[in-house]
Amino acid sequence: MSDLKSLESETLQAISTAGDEAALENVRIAALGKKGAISSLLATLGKMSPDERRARGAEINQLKDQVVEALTQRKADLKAAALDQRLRAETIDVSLPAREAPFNLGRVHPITQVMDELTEIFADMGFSVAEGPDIESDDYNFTKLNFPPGHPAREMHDTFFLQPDAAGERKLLRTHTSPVQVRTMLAQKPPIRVICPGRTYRCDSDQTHTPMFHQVEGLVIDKSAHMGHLKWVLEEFCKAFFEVPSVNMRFRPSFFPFTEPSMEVDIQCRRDGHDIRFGEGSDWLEILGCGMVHANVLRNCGLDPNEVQGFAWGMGIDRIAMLKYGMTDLRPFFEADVRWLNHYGFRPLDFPTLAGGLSG
Ligand code: 2U9
Repeated sequence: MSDLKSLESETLQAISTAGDEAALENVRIAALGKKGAISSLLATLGKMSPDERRARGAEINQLKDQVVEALTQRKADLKAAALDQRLRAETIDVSLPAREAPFNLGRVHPITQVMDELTEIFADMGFSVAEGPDIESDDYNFTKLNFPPGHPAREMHDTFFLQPDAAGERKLLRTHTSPVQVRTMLAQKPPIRVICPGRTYRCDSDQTHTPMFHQVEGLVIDKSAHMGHLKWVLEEFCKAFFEVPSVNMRFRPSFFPFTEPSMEVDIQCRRDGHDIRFGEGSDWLEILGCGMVHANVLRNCGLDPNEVQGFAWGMGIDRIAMLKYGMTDLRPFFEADVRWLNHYGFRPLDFPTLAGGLSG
């Protein structure tokens, strides 16, 4: 057998018997590496006469191509075999119960739980969720929302202002999530249906107020969105959120710069010590504010009040969480006390769903 023929059969034999990718790589190096057998043969071509080089070169290169092809094929076969073996070995039983620890030791904070619950309820009604920055401009937080220049909410003692920036602009911590709706109206064309949950900030601190709290606001803008729709949305929300078949709600006239007319909404309940039942009883509890979006606000956000109209509402998440889950003090919400969290928190994999139950 010629030297090339025996090299060919030895190399192809070694390739076909290489048991894994590492063994195959050793075969490749022995044949095609810098000092490999085929590379060494190719290096001898330089010293040959042109005729001899042409004939011998063609033979060696043919051998090289054959070896490269065999290596590629074997590599693919080994990869497929390794994957096949892994898939056979790695069977999982998806019907096994989830392991208890360690994730199950953690608890979902009631505020996160309530945010998930209300997102689920409003998503079912066709609302999407919009978010925005906590640090806002005076324009988006107040001016576009029709707050007149001397309005008390603009005062230093109600709002956290940041130091003016290089351009002299005085940013602030948003006092409500309404700037998110402003941003939504500036960015999207009606029809708009959004809820905006998030953190809000006011200089206020006592047993029922914390400087940082949570709100969810909602906005609907359409050609003919009206108060009947607003009442329906809020009623459906209250029934679903408090998990009762019916609710009675009372709409009282109120005033907000950004809505006209404006209303505060009470829900009928029975209070029994710390226990509250909704949909019955003779007590009334204020839970939210709402109204038709003021024409000035529509105009300030690039919409024509002769073309579109809408309604909005806002409520405190911390407050509705306390009402639903029977907490009497707001301060532990922000104390990160594991004992409180173990008591009031929710299991991490019990996601609230309308079909499966909101609160487990
Ligand atoms: C736009 C237009 C209108 C949002 C609204 C309320 C009424 C309201 C309070 C409830 C308790 C805040 O947490 S709270 O103190 N909110 O009563 N919020 S209507 O109206 C908007 C928002 C944005 C562009």
